[in-house]
Amino acid sequence: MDAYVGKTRVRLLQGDITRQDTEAIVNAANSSLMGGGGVDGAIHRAGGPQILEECKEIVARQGRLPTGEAVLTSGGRLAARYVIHTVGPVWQDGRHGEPELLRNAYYNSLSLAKKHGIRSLSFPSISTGAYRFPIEKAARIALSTVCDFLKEHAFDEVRFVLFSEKDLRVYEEAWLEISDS
Ligand code: AR6
Repeated sequence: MDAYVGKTRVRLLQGDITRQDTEAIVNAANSSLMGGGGVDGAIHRAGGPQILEECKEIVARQGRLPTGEAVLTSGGRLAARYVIHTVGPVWQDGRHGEPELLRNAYYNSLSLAKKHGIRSLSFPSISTGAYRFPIEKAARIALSTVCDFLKEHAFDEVRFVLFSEKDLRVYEEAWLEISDS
């Protein structure tokens, strides 16, 4: 899927986020910023030790990263120049502020990218793996938050990189729902 929101190209595609050539990629991290499994593990493996070094400095300076917040490191050996690390919520039952916290994770990642003059970025599907956020709900939140932001601030491109074909289909359906409303 390929569309425009204002001047920003928005793309939904199946792939590996560590291989994206956007200026920044977003990491679905945890509050420790010390790496983990899933997309977080893949980014640290592909980007090398430089990313973890910078994460340690951030934690030494400001402590653990609260859910919904975002910080920036270099991309190490990745094609992307920067990694934006954000922490999505762990899904409990939807009544513990999970939707709002997921919205914050996307919004604060976009704001940080803008602040650093980044022109293109790739998102994974934050919170829908180990953190068990239902992907249909998460996709609607992700896409609507990004669309709302893009109405106010333009990038060259924002990409959503979904790991499986099934996840890509869920995001494509959510995109159609959002564009209709
Ligand atoms: N490229 C794109 N998407 C990927 C990749 C990849 N290389 N690898 C996995 N995914 P998860 P979360 C997808 O669990 O739910 C970590 O241990 C994956 O299929 O990575 O936010 C952190 O350290 C899923 O659709 O992130 C935290 O402790 C999506 O990325 C915790 O997991 C998110 O799954 C965060 O959990």
